[in-house]
Amino acid sequence: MSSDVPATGPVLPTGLAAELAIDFAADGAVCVRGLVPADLLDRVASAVDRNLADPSDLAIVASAADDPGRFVEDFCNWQRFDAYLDLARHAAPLIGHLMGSTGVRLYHDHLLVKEAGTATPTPWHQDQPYYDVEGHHVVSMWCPLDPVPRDATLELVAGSHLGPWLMPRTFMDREARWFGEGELAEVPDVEADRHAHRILGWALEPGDVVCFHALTLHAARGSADRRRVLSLRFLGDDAVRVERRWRTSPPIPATASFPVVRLAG
Ligand SMILES: O=C(O)CCC(=O)C(=O)O
Repeated sequence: MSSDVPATGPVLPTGLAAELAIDFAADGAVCVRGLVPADLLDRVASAVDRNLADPSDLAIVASAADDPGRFVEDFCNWQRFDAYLDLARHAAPLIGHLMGSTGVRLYHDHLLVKEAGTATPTPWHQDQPYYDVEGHHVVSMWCPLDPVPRDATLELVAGSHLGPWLMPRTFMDREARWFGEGELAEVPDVEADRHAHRILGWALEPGDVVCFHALTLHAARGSADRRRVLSLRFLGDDAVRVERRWRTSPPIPATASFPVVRLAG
């Protein structure tokens, strides 16, 4: 299904917009406070709960059976839940601005829910090596629906979006299912020497978001409290889909087309 929808989100005040663009270019990640209004957030939260009750065929449990909580992921549900697309329309002016792109397409949505007590961390990784996309204009918006304390938030290595591409592996078994062994450098062991990296991370309230480049190295710990997050993935002008020899994560048919969000002006 193809669609072309207008953006609804705010045009940022000039000073803030300039500051965010500078930080994003340097660090590959920024936190934007209070971006999503409460009514839209409520609609997204209700859609997420319906999504969890009725997962798609792509849904996975990313925690082991002995985890005291549960880490659940699902992908590509924007055609089932209008609120996901509405969140993308709201985010589009910000995302276009950060990417420096006049075009913004919603590539996919990725649901990441850690139930209370989940011990499983999300390992350090970049997103783009799992995709079928080349180009620089590939950006995510991580939108939590519950308060997230600093110790359970998304963490990002500042500047890692400048490259290189690093080896994608399955989160639980560390298998190389995408690029072959040795084709890309391994992700560094960030936890072994956190002081060697400039690690960004923000305690967040619902409405706050973190935007990050698809090559920015990122991770998250487990979560004592329930932590529902919808991460939206966007493509800009210079992003092109390429054919891969493997099943990408998520697997999106080559013939799929994505909602184009029309920016004002
Ligand atoms: O929410 C998490 O645990 C990790 C998020 C993530 O990896 C992503 O949004 O790409």
